[in-house]
Amino acid sequence: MHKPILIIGACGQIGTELTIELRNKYGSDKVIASDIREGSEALMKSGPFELLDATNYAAIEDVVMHYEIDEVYLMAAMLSATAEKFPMRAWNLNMNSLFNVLNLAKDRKISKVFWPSSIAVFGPNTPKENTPQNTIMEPSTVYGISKQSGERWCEYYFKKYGVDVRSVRYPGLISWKTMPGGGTTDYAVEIYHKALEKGAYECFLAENTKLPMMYMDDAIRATINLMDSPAEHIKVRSSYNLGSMSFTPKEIAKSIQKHLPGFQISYAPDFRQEIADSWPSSIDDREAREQWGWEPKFDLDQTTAEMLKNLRK
Ligand code: AKB
Repeated sequence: MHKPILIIGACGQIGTELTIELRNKYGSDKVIASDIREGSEALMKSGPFELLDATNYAAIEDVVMHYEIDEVYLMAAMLSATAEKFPMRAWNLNMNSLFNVLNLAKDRKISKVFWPSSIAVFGPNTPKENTPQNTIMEPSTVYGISKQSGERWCEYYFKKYGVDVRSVRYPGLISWKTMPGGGTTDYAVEIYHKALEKGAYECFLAENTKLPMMYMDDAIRATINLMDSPAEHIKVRSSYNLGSMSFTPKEIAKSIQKHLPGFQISYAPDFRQEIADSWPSSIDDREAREQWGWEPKFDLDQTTAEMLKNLRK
């Protein structure tokens, strides 16, 4: 029987699907969802929920003790576009929440931690194509700086205190159940909604901006596989590169036009263009593949088919 799991930030884009998948796998009462606000009806009905502020150590500790939590997935974060507007709030949320969870693990109150990093750890001086696991990073966004610092702290807590912390660098994630919020890759979700609602979409990135992306089912499978892998297989304790597909706004529009021939895309790049331009176009994820068997299943056209089918419902 699996020991209880706590998801912090369970109502966000990743947290919602992760919570439901972990509940299917381990049983509803074994997975405690928590967030600063309530989530979708489907999530709220699927099992126990606690209102919880990820920056409040004492409140997290109370929940951990009450439910005898063994593993924590820390999904609360401020994403790239919003973080540029509120740099200090982003830094405080992204770093303090991580320290809270790492310190609980250091004091042996929990035994395993998942913390998401991002392709945002890379910067304008990083090789753009097939970006290696270890390379120049120098992130130029507040969000990227917080994620890179977080990676350093994760590795430090593993090496110094033996904390079993695991992480992946998520690319842009595409899902139909919960909207993303405040990211630079959000266009790749909005576009499907607008294609069905209006038959047209004005994209905030330029037509040839190629970014790494992933369908949510693949991201959830990667996350759970990494957490289930034997500790000795996990050689990277900062965060793993995780690749799947890469495409531009023009290419996703073409994929949508195969289902909706009249769909129109136009382009009005805003401040998010500079963020996107600083990120890789594609990712070398050899280490994740070799060490814990990562393999993506969804390409762009399969993602489009799934998105349109489910959003139509
Ligand atoms: C964002 O766009 O900020 C996120 C990310 C790539 O981490 N989706």
